[in-house]
Amino acid sequence: MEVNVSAESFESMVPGDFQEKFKKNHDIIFYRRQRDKAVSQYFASLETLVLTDRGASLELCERDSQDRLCLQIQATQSGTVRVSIDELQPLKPRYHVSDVLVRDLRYEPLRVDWKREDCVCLTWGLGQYKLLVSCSPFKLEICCDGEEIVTLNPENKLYFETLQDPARSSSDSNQEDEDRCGLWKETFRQFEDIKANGPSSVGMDLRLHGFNHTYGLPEHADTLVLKDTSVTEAYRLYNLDVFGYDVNSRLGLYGSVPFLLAHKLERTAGVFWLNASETLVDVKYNPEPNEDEDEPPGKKSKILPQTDVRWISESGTIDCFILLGPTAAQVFSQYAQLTGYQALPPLFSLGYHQCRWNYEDEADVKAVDAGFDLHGIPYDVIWLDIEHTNGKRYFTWDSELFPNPTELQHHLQKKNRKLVVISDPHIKIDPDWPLYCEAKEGGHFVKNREGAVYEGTCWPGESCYLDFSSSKTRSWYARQFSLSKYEGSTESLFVWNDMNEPSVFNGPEQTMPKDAVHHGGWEHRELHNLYGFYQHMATFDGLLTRSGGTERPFTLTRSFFAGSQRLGAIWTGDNVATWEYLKISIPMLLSLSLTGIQFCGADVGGFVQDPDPELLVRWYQAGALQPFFRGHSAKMTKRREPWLFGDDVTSVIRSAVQDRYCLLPYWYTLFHQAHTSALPPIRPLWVEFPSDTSTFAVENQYMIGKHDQIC
Ligand code: NBV
Repeated sequence: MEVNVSAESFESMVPGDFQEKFKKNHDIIFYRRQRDKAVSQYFASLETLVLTDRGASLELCERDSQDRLCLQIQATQSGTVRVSIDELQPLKPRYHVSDVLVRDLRYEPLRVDWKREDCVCLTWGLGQYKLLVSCSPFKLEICCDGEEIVTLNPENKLYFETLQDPARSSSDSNQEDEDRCGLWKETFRQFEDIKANGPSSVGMDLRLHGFNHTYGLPEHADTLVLKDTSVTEAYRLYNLDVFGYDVNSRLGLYGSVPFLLAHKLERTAGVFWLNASETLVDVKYNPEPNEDEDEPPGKKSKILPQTDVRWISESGTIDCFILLGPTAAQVFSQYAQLTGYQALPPLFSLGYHQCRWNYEDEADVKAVDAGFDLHGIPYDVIWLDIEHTNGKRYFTWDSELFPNPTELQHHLQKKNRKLVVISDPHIKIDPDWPLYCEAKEGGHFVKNREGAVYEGTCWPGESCYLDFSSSKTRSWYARQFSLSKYEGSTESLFVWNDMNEPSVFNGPEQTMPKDAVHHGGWEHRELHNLYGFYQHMATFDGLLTRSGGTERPFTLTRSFFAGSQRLGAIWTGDNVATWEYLKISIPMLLSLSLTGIQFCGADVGGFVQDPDPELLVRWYQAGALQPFFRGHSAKMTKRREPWLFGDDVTSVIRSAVQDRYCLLPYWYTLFHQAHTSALPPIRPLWVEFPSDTSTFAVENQYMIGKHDQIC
């Protein structure tokens, strides 16, 4: 397939012009397989119960298939229960996500509170929490002080495709039928996906008792309160490059955090589903306190509202954390104890950032920089996009346009200003480029299913993709940022990772084929949602090491996963210069903030298309009150530095940016709190007013810090 990868080819692209490129729910075969399956019949065998000082384990068995699973239950002192399910004796090990959880968590010993033939009640700590294991059908209920909070597997939808021997599986049944069901091979548009391990999907349902509002699960351009998906598409968590994405959509965007929060009067809880493969989440509210039809009149008992959440992942294992709160602040802290706290941003990065695809050359950068001084608008950072490189070879400079990058950085640094440059994960195939050769010789590229280096198309044309899932490759990449290796870089240069879903112009859904192969032989499908997280990690380490571990790095990434907050900032990608994108930026950033990704922002002004002056002004006013504050615009748009629209516009933008700088100490304090206690700098109203039900669905107002915090 021929692909035109010039920036100009994007000029004709219409936002939302991608309906055909990306999958809808009905195209996702493992999801359909699970949705269509009648309930399963797992039972727990109490004879296998083993208690250790780190928790409990026991076996589950499916009545029909006789598949046997190993269930592990663990609890932390801070109020988190971990439920993990894997095959008891898998044909080969299944993928377990590493590097996301911060460290070995400390678990409490569990005790048997009481036991019956079909049921055992476990407890821990002071005995406030109880966990009831019912055997047949298998169910787990978590209670606090006698109140039921969460039930796992309430409707017997636990689903676990155990690995099969391909040889046995094809002789046992009709090969064609299997292919048709997408078990071993699947085709979407012209793309074939060969599944080396065959069907390996997992899924589980949970019931949140008394809860009527759920939040989180970024990244989607959608409402703050999660929608009931029995009438719409499920929330898809699959990192994708979606230029000019649709608003009000549950389709996957650039990053994924499989963390959902639920709130009701008196309690906030969370569910974290640690799985990095493609995941879909269905949410079903049962809001009305109905009369129980089966009870005789006069004796009718109330049924509490409840929310059912069903998680479905393409592969890996079930590793599910229930965060019991009871306050929102405790849920944030419980989550941070699992995946880490927000990195404390360097102070300059909380100021205003000026970006454009592209600032043409050194003279252009200096003119824009001078423009800010001339117009009395404070700013801290100017950015360079892909055109600053020599032919999209990252870590290089276009020698015509940027002949003196070091001098340029010194020029900015004299005023304490910084330069950020882009570094994408694809590497141009160019045997004359030492960096490409070194990466190839070092075995740092992702392979295809045949074992050769995988090649895909991106900005530089034919490219290879670094395998950031390998710690060796991450260290190699991190070293490229050292001042001695990265020619033309200085300590005042910082880094921006784009296209790291990863974006592959000629790949299925514009990303890497799921059957590509990573270090350790793992298929890309297992860890797709971690690709950007790992690149971000290597970039962060590179900048940290560059300073001998003394300076906090600033890094921005487009793709992310749970835990990315430890590494820097994220932004919401290619939004459009219309009012609806300005509006949706608020619930998008609040959802990210609730799920730990607290240094987040949306391109001010809208990346695609030209904002009219009123929209631009309003966007500056909104952006000044959002955590990461950067103006950015696409190559095909008109220039829009703040002084290009007449004095009135300049002056309102100046005020908005000045207000940001007046509040800078406050933002810095809030980020210190985020870094130490996990409270998000921006918060939905319900976080601050948890007993005021009228705030639970508000998404057009939010709090910066606490309601009674004086700045
Ligand atoms: O590198 C060019 C752009 C960048 O400006 C933008 O911020 C990213 O989201 N990049 C996407 C690739 C091209 C998009 C059409």
